[in-house]
Amino acid sequence: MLELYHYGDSLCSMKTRFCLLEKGVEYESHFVDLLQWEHLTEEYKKLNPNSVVPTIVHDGMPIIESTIINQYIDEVFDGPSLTPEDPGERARMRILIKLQDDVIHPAIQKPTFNLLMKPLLAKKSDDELDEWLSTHPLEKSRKLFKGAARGPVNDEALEDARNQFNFVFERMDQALANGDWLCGNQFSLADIAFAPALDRLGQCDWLDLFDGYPRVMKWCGRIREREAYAKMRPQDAQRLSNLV
Ligand SMILES: N[C@@H](CCC(=O)N[C@@H](CS)C(=O)NCC(=O)O)C(=O)O
Repeated sequence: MLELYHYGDSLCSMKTRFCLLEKGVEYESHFVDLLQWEHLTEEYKKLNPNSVVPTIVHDGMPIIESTIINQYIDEVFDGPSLTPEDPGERARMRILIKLQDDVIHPAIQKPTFNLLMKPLLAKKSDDELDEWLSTHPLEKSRKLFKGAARGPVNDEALEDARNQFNFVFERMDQALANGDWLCGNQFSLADIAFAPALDRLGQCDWLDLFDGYPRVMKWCGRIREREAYAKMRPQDAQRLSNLV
């Protein structure tokens, strides 16, 4: 049995849930409540020394990093292959996934923390923030949480994030000229990687970003029709925007 440690409205968790559901892999779910600092407990750090979600545990072995986890799931389990056969296509898929990891993930964190997490973290006391954040192994996360809890909305960061989305949408639009999915006509780990962040744009009222990228918009429509996509999304009550 595979175990998944994850949070409802976490993009990286959604990425891994999407992959598991597409492959038809059953898993035991362990909910890690980021707002209750459950990712910062000593017990969780033994599985994931970065104190982030998701983590899978398979045959007693913890595996971290959503992109690596999804590759592992695709390699190890039966079910439809989510990786192209052709090495050139595979390379193109990995370049797109790298764009998601390197550009989209840090970009989407800006509206997530400035717009969605801010009202939730503002309720935390200084003592609680200091107590938990001082134990966070990642400086980047300490800054994101602290900035959202106490700092003003960072308009410059939001503008920068929008520019990053435009940069990547341009690349996605080009890729989608070759077929229905990001790697031609094969639905792949690249489609899975991008879907959660684009889902988050709706919550942030940033859907105007799709203007000018009709192929990306149509791709979103196709993604939404997938059964696994509907199942991996958090329930409305778990959405960050509904927790305030
Ligand atoms: N590169 C990591 C990033 C994981 C990550 O940042 N997860 C977020 C949720 S999407 C998280 O756990 N944040 C809590 C924190 O930074 O403290 C991955 O892809 O798994």
